[in-house]
Amino acid sequence: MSQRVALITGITGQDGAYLAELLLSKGYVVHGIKRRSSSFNTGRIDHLYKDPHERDVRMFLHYGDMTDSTNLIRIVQETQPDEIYNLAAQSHVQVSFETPEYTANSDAVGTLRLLEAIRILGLEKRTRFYQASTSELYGKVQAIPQNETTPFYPRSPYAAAKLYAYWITVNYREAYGIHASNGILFNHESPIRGETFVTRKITRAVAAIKAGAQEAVWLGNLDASRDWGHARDYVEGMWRMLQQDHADDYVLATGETHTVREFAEKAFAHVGIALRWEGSGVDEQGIDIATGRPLVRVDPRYFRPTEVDLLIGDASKAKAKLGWEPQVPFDTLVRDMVDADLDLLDSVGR
Ligand code: NDP
Ligand code: GDR
Repeated sequence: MSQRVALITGITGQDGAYLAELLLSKGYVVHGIKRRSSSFNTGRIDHLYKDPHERDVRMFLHYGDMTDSTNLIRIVQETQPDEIYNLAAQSHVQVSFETPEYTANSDAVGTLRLLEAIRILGLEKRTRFYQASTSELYGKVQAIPQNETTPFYPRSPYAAAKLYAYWITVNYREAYGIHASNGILFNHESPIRGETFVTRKITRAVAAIKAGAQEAVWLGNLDASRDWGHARDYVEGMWRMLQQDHADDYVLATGETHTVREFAEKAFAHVGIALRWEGSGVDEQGIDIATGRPLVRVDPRYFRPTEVDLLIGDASKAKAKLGWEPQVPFDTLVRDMVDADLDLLDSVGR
C-alpha cells in the first residue's frame, strides 16, 4: 500500500501537534498549514520537523490561512491528501466575543472553503474529512449528559461559528458523498495547552507561585464545570473516525465533570498548598491555609457575556463503534500539567 497522506490545518496548535506525532508514527506523510507570524509559532512541532534537505522527510509545512480560499485550494491540489483534519480555528471562546466576525470567517466559512476545495478538485471520493466540532455546541445544555442526539444551543460567537461548520460538514457528506465526520470533542488539555485557557493558566500560575515568582492568579467564573480529558487520547479518536467505512459524528469525552475551583484546588494541592475558599461571586478567594495569603482571586473581566455552565459528555457511541476510551484520568492530567510547568519554569530559570 502506498504511503497515506494527511493534511492538518492548525498543525501548530495543541491538537495539531499531537495529531502530527500520531500520524507520523503510523507512517503517514503529513502536510500542515501554518500561518505567517512575526515570531516563531512552531514551538509545539519543532521536535517533529526535519530540514527538507535531509532523508526520509515526511512532514511538510505550508503557509496558509483559513480565510484564503485560493491558498486552501492550491494546498489541497498540491498535496492530494487522503485525509484532511480541519483543526484550525480561532479557538478561544472569550476572544470570540471580541472578534466575532473574524471567528465566523475562519471557523465557519473556513470550513466551507476547505470542503469546497475538495469538491472543486474532484476529490470527493478520495479525501476523507475530519471537522473539529466541539462540546461548546451544547452551550445552554438541553440534557445531561450530552451525546450525539442532544440538541445544540450555542452561547458564543465561537460556538455559533462552529455550529455552521458542524452542519456544513454534515451537508457535504449527504449532498456530495464526501467521507466527512464531526468529532464533537469535550475539553481536552495537556502540558502544551494554550496558555490562556483556564487549565493551563492555572498550572502555570501554580508553578510560578510555588517558585515565588507570582503572588496570585486572577480567574473568572469558578463555578463553571467542564469534562476535561487529555489531548493525546482525543487525537487518537479523530484518526479512528476517519478509518471507519462510513463517515459519522461522534462525541469524545471522559464522562466526568469538575469545576474550575476543583481544578485549581487539585493543582495547588499537587505542590503542597492547601486552599480554603472564602467569600462568593466576585469576592471569592482561594486562601493558602498555611499562610493566609489569597492565591486565587476573581476578576469579573474574565466573565463571559453568556456562559456555558456545565458540560459532561457521554462517549458511549465512540466506545462501541470506534473502540475509543480515554486513558488519562483527571488527577493525572492535573498533575502532569503542573509538573510540566514546574519543569518549564526550572529550565527557564537555569
Ligand atoms: P489551538 O488554539 O491550540 O490551535 C488552533 C490552531 O489553528 C493553531 O495552529 C492556529 O495557528 C490555527 N489557526 C487559527 N486561526 C487560523 C486561521 N485563520 N488560519 C489558519 N490557521 C489558523 O486549538 P486546539 O489545538 O486546542 O484545538 C484544535 C481544534 O479543535 C480547534 O478548531 C478548536 O476549536 C477545536 N476544539 C478544541 C477543543 C479543546 O478542548 N482543545 C475541544 C473541541 C474542539 P497559530 O498557532 O498560528 O495560532
Ligand atoms: P472553554 O475553555 O471556553 O471551555 O473552551 P476555557 O479554558 O477558556 O474556559 C473553561 C471555563 O473556565 C472558565 N474560566 C476561565 N476561562 C479562561 N480562559 N480564563 C480564566 O481566567 C477563567 N476563569 C474561569 C470559563 O468561563 C469557562 O467556563 C475550550 C476551547 O478549547 C474551545 O476551543 C473548545 O471548543 C472547548 O474548550 C470545548
